Amino acid sequence: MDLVPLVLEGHVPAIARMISRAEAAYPEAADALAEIYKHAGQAHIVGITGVPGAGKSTLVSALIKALASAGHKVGVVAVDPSSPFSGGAILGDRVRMSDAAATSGAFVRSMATRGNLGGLARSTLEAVDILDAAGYSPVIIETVGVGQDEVEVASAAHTIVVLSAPGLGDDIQAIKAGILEIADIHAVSKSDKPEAAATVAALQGMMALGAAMTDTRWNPPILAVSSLSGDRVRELVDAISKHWTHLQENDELCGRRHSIARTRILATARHLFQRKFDEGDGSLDGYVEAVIRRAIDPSAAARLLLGWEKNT
Ligand SMILES: Nc1nc2c(ncn2[C@@H]2O[C@H](COP(=O)(O)OP(=O)(O)OP(=O)(O)O)[C@@H](O)[C@H]2O)c(=O)[nH]1
Ligand SMILES: [Mg+2]
Repeated sequence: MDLVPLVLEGHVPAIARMISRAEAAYPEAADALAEIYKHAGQAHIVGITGVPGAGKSTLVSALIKALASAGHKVGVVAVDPSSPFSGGAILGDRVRMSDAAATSGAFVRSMATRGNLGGLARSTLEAVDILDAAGYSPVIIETVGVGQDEVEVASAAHTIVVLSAPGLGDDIQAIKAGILEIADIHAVSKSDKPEAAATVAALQGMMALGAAMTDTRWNPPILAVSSLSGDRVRELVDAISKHWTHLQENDELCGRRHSIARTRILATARHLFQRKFDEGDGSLDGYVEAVIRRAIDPSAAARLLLGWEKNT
């Protein structure tokens, strides 16, 4: 069944089925996804990232409500970590977010990370394309800022919000995770807790250091928000939309689109390459033996695999 026309009309069950096909990486879905890609490109893509437990899902629920009441048709793609750290949170995420979604006409979808045949970055960003083509904007991606795939997904947004949680020691975990520098907006979660002020101060200190070294025209704001009380959620919504306007008015959107396209091509290529050999087409094994015997070195074997050098 051709789901594309229904997806473009915003037909919710068709959107859900199309995302499932993308997630399962059905070869038959490739043409439909290519068609959908052509129709996407209007939505403002917002990435929300931060360490496990930072408060991302709770914040996304609060954002859905705030954005929907301002008249936006909000899409959310959440990457479920399904990792030992947060196993129990997954069902909770779905329930909480679908509450928010049910009251607002938003579309919320969780992507499984485990056993994802399409590659996490590929299938998540295809789900974003589907929502984009179906007329959702903004489309929010929630992803844990840990691990290459997840960070890649977050980097494929136009506006990246890095969420830091207060209290977990004095240092900011986002630094350790290496995601602080990708932020367009810094948010500190759980501002109802007294420790939040110290986290804001630490971020401000770091930004002051960073400001001397960079000359980006957008100066990432730091906002402490409480998803529980709703404090400053509106300000965060305003900052997100201000960043979008900034990208458009300062001709920075082209640069973003360029780097997003690069990221997507490379992520998919890397995944396809890896899968080709994981599925055991046999070409790798011949080189493994040769590398063990030290007949060739691993880097020569890699070039042979890629077909960049001829086997002599
Ligand atoms: N006090 C307070 N607690 C919050 C707030 N936002 C989230 N929390 C709590 O922080 C915990 C983690 O919140 P989540 O929204 O599940 O965090 P997450 O970043 O989505 O976590 P993972 O998806 O597991 O990475 C939960 O127990 C929330 O109730 C807040 O504004 N104030
Ligand atoms: Mg979550």
